[in-house]
Amino acid sequence: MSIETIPIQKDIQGKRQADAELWRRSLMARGILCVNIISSPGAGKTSLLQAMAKHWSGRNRMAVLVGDIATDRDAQRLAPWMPVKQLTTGGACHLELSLVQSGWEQLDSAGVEFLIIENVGNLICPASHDLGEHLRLVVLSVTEGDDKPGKYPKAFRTSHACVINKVDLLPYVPFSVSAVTLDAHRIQPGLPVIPVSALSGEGISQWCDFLTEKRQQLLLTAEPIE
Ligand SMILES: Nc1nc2c(ncn2[C@@H]2O[C@H](COP(=O)(O)OP(=O)(O)OP(=O)(O)O)[C@@H](O)[C@H]2O)c(=O)[nH]1
Ligand SMILES: [Mg+2]
Repeated sequence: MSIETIPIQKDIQGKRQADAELWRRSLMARGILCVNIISSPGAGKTSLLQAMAKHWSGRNRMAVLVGDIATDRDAQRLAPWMPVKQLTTGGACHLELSLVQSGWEQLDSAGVEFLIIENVGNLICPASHDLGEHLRLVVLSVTEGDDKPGKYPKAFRTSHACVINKVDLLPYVPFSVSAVTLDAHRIQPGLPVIPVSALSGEGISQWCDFLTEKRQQLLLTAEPIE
């Protein structure tokens, strides 16, 4: 049997990157900071969004696209607080830009300042997909262990900030915030690490101030955040 090679002549990865860049710039032009939150399942992404909504209590307008492989449970939790659209992947372990963009078209986006994407819970695949965000946040909770940055380096190398959640549980679990910070800084020196508890509210104002500052920076420089 002879093998025929068919040249596709398309740089698929390059096209994806260009689409993400275009989307990033169009959001920036509208004054919207887009944040892509990645974490393992249950680290507290949805709880963090609820805590942010409580803290801001309408002062900053955010909208959320929330990804899961099935159910709209997270969207139901967030709906009392903000415009939200559930994106179900039907099994895929990460969100794709095209799904994000179709979700955005169905959102009430009037006056939105922060578009937050809660990615599907896992620390591997979402780290490899640019959703046109300005800021990627990796959330790690103290119940997962403090060895995770070294084991999932891409998630920590490609993120602009790391939130350590569930610090209210620190007295009960073996987890060192300084060890995890050191490990994260081995992968990405200077990565901002912000300890919080979405449950008690500890650290939430620091995280919200960090985001507000990043949006101001984006508006002033009109450049993607380094
Ligand atoms: N003690 C404590 N529990 C928390 C905290 N944040 C979240 N939880 C709990 O952790 C569990 C998972 O939280 P979620 O917010 O659903 O986590 P998630 O990352 O959105 O989960 P997936 O969307 O399934 O990946 C829930 O039972 C929360 O109540 C926290 O700061 N402290
Ligand atoms: Mg969630």
